[in-house]
Amino acid sequence: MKIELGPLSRIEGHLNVKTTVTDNVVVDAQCVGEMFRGFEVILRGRDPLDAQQITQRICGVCPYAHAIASSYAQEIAYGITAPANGRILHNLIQGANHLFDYLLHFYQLSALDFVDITAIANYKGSDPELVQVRDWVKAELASKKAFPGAPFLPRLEGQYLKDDDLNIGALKHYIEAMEMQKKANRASAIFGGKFPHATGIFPGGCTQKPTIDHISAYQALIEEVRDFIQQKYIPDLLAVAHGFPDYWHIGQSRGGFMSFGLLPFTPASDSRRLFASGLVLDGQVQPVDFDLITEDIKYARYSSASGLKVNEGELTPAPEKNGAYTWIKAPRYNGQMVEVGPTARILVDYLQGNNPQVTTLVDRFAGMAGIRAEELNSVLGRHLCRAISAVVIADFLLAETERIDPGAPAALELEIPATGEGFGATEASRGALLHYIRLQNHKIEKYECVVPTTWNCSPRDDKGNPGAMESALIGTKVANPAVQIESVRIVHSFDPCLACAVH
Ligand code: NFE
Repeated sequence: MKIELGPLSRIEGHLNVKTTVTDNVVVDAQCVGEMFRGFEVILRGRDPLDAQQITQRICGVCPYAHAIASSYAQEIAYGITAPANGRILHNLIQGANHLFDYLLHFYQLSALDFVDITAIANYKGSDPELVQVRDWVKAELASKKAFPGAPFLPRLEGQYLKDDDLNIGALKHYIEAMEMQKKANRASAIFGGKFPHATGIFPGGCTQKPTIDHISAYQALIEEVRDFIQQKYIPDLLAVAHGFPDYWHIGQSRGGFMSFGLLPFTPASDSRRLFASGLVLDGQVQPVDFDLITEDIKYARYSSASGLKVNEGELTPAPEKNGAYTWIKAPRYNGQMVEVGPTARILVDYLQGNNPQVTTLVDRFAGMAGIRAEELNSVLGRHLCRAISAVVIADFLLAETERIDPGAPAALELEIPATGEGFGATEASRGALLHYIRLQNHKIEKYECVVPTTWNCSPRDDKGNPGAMESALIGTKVANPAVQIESVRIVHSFDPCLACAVH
């Protein structure tokens, strides 16, 4: 039986997933990116300083990660290093964006896969926001349609949390989380200029000069967000995990893991980072070599050569290509499929024991859930690793504000050389993000982005091996093949962003 899950909702962009189900087991899955974009073509021949602005338009959710990756790549191409303040402001802007994104993903994009929204119909209290939602949900239940402005119903058939107090409490936090996202975005905008697409992030620093007022405003906002993460997000996630323990074993991808590292400690963009860079294969962590990354396109709608390295990358669209089923390329590391994202980020640190806070948090939460670190490769594992990332990042950002020197410069005067090239790598919220720039005559000759969701939603490679999400779906038992709430929970756990994947 062939079932298409698309159009998938509660994700970013246009994703379809085609499944084949036999005897209530998903035996095949194809991730389909449905829209061509072409940012790398747009960038050719332009002023290099357009790059960190234009690549931010790839996405409205993780724009700063693109600006940061682009800035790192340009810093290497120009042979410059940001001043200490510049790097700290980069970190403050990017880190706050991670906090926004994790809250958005857990509450708005995933929680209602588990939390029973219909429980609110029994709400007898007087909280005006909950009363409003109760009335919307009752109207939706009566009409069996989504009510304008309230995208709660209809929903997929399946088991949801049974405890009304938990369900209603999580719903209250769903509403509060939007306020917290606003605060995280305000914090980024203090130094970046605005959200979503920051005007202030540049190679070599940030155009905003940090003042004591800026710093204390940023601290106040991030402290509120950190408290929400610790007091509400973590307990809500643990309640979901307690209600759905099977999901520690559902949705395992069948390859390696890779992180590029996040939040450098010192100005050099290749400095040691709060989250380390690394590749996990067979439980062992190795260094990452960008030269081993290639992109296959046998099943993607492009006619350029397959298996090219990032610095050779091409983008020639071929919408009618025979056998192709997606606009997403298939990146591979030394020919291997890897998953990127929160589980990769946490595993790289946990397996090396190089971040005591990560070790403590993984051990504590894994102990509470009765799981081993290997089970972080699962639906719940991805959710937990996002939450651990949020705790660690929030603490780091507050410490980082203390390191700003308000009198010192935060940016460099830039002179664009005629030639040069550079890789810029960071962790976007959804995982490993790589930009490559090459200059000729002071202009961009080549620009390539290899993006987290391109890895996770990749199609088969040239050898026929599936991408991370495809592999996580294959083998899944589904109670109702026509609905597949299990598969949708797996897809949501990756937090796919198709705007990024097909950039
Ligand atoms: Ni459009 Fe993005 C993140 C990047 S995912 S959200 O996080 O880069 O491919």
